[in-house]
Amino acid sequence: MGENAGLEKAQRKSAKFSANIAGNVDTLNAPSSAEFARYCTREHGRPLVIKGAFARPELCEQWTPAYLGAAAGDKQVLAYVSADGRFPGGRGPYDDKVHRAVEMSMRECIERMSSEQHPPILAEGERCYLYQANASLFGDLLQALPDPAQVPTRWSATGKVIKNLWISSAGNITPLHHDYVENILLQVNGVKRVLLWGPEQYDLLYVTPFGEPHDRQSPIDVNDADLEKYPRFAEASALEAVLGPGDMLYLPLGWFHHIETEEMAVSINYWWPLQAPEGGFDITQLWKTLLFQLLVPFYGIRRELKVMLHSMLREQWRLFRARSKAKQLTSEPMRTGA
Ligand SMILES: O=C(O)CCC(=O)C(=O)O
Repeated sequence: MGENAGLEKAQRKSAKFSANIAGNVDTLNAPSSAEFARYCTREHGRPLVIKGAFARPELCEQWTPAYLGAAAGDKQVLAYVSADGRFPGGRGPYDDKVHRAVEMSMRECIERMSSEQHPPILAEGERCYLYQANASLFGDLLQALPDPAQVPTRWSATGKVIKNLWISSAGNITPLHHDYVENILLQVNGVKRVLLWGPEQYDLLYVTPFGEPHDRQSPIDVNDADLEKYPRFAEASALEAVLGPGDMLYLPLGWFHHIETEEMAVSINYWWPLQAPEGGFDITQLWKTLLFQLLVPFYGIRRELKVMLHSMLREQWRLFRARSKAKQLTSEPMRTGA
């Protein structure tokens, strides 16, 4: 390697690379649910910040983490404790010295987020997050906040909308991943910064393939990316949204997201299955989504999703071949020479 090439390599290694940002997520002011549905159809599943549409904005001020800690203080919850401040979701296994779900009262969970009056569980400086807590655990408490009109209620009637509560302290990070569902993230109190990459950037984000441990997750730290290991990330570019009280983010299926809590935050999110434009399907799993691909010529599909699904299929095929080859090698009979 020439001297310059060596120097360049060393510089690349030491430089902190933060995600390229292409611009802001589009915003709509107080769209009706019909307008929102029209946007989704017209824009084929691009993310959107919805402002001024939350029906009881005055409640946002009241619904602080401390308020919830007092209102449901005795409730036992599974808090997510992280030694490094990152909170990856989905399928593990994760090293339980770094990431662990710990049962505690809601009061303790909020106290751990706001002060240091409890001995650490994993490590000094660890962080705590009430992460993806199913709303049904809180009885009627969350009913006081009206659900956004933009969440498709015909799914609610059949129990297909999943509603979760998230309470996090400033600095908590939900690392880069994608989900197989549509999503509205309602910011109730505090501030979150969200970076989003379209599904067509799948190959640039080094996503762990479907069916593997940590699938749907990317190993890249988007604030300090290792370009030696993940060089294609330099070509990826994100959209940015900063969500304050009362804002909602429509996060379409397949869009990659990285979320940072900037001010201690209470959020509620709603997940529901992808709907075909005609509303004829209920698709929750990747393979069903792939099946949906076969119907593309009849129904039309989000272009970016198609690109992502092709990449996923390619990867599944590569893994399948590698596994079959490994199996073949291990199942070959020992040659004794007889
Ligand atoms: O708000 C967060 O920290 C994570 C939310 C998330 O990943 C989601 O709504 O899918």
